[in-house]
Amino acid sequence: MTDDVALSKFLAYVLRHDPAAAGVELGPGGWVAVDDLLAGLARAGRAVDRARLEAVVAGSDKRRYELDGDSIRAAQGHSQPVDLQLEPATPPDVLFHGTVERFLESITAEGLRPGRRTHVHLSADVATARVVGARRGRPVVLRVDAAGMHAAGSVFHRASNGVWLTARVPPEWISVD
Ligand code: HQG
Repeated sequence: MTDDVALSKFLAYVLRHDPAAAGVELGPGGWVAVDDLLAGLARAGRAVDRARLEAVVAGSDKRRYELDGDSIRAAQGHSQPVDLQLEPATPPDVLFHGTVERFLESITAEGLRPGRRTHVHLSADVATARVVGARRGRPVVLRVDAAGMHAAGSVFHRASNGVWLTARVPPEWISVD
């Protein structure tokens, strides 16, 4: 029996990065049938029942998962190519990105890149960005002129958990907060 944190991490891994690890495939929108996921988890030696899965989904501090009827998906954070089928959205004038000092030279030169994920992740508030940056060391918060980018044609999406997604952020829209 894995604890809820370990189960949540495995779920994020499966639903964002490596569905084959639980013997499932991401369907349109990144959705997976809950029954298929539960069967796959059991095959992967992590048998849980639906109630436990629902508890982990409900307990996720960042609301990482969406459970809709008999389907589940990660709200964002994918490296698997997936169309989340979100409508383009008008972002707040300013969005924030938490990172660390050692990435700044590269970010200043080439902007924010999605790396292995499908999108750059941006936060609507400084506090959230600081927490994201702090995963890697002393956080540095970057300010993104989202209104300017949007007016210039960049597309933004807002995931169900409030994370803002865009393909990349060219350096001219970034300043250190
Ligand atoms: C950096 C977590 C050098 C970028 C968090 C970041 C978030 C560059 C790292 C979510 C760069 C990518 C996503 C460039 C970007 N040169 N470094 N040009 N452009 N970077 O993990 O935003 O707990 O893919 O600053 O809370 O850190 O998993 O993205 O440090 O919401 O649900 O490259 O993951 O959520 O790292 O984090 P990531 P992120 P979960």
